[in-house]
Amino acid sequence: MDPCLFCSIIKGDIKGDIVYQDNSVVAFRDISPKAPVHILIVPRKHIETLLDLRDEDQGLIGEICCVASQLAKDQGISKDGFRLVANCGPGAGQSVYHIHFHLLGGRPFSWPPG
Ligand code: DGP
Repeated sequence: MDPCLFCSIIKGDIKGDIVYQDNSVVAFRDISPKAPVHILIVPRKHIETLLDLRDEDQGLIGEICCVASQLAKDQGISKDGFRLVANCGPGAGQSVYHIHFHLLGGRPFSWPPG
């Protein structure tokens, strides 16, 4: 089985432009940014999709939201507004099966998303 791309970035086997990390969460810049600021916030724990979350992961998702809030402030995108997005499954465009939240900012966003 192929190793998970984001597990490899978390372990340091593949280089990532890491902007934040702690014991449970790692954040690094997206390799193909869709906005001036585009950061992926991922749990160290390998969870394939949002559908695979368990009750014990509630705190982890809360931590990710708190990291997103802090990063939005640190990256200067909190004042104008930003977007936090998690794609789940092929219909939503999920391409890496290790859950991740896209933190996007630095430009206006339309609604609904494409
Ligand atoms: P999604 O399509 O929602 O599963 O998002 C996956 C994101 O991962 C996509 O925006 C591009 C990004 N990505 C893919 N490969 C790499 C990589 O090797 N390094 C980094 N930093 N990001 C990657």
